[in-house]
Amino acid sequence: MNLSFIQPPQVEWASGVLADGPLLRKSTRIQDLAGVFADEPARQQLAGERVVYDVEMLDTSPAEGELYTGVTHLYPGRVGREYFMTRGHFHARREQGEVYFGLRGNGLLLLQTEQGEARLENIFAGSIHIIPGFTAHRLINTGSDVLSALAVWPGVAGHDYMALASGFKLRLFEENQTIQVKEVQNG
Ligand code: PAN
Ligand code: ZN
Repeated sequence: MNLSFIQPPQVEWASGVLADGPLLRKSTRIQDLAGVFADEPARQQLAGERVVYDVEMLDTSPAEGELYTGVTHLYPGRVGREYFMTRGHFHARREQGEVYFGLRGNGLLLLQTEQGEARLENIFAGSIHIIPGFTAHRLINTGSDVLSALAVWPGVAGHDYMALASGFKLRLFEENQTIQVKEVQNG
């Protein structure tokens, strides 16, 4: 039999660069993140075009039972003293979970339940993060390199950005070269 072997898409583990697949790309910039950081005047002083994070994902089926695969590249930087972070979300289908794999850089994965309980996991090359259903998630880059993480999530999960539009319970700031966690009362 003369079967040909299918060439699958690839991820370069060290950089998180995806190749050989139909890809979708989205850049999120300072101008897209109004109200996300604690210091809104500081955000307005930064160049609106500056990219905070890029997401690259395989353009695969969103049908029930199928999985999406994507890489987030979260750049180092701060708005005021607050570290660059993703917008963060619950899944629209709350019961749907996700797995994140740290590829490069250093940072934190902020998780928050619907009851408002928040926790932080260290993320680094090789770390594995099981995000259960009913749990909002946000990446925070506390390092000086790009933080890249691979994610796999159900095509039906969807994103609900509104539920935590007023913010998560914890915020991460740089103070005197150390990472400070602050609890927000209305988060
Ligand atoms: C990730 C995120 C990605 C960008 O692919 O969508 O890190 O973060 P925001 O969607 O919060 O802007 C994921 O969690 N997908 O479900
Ligand atoms: Zn998600």
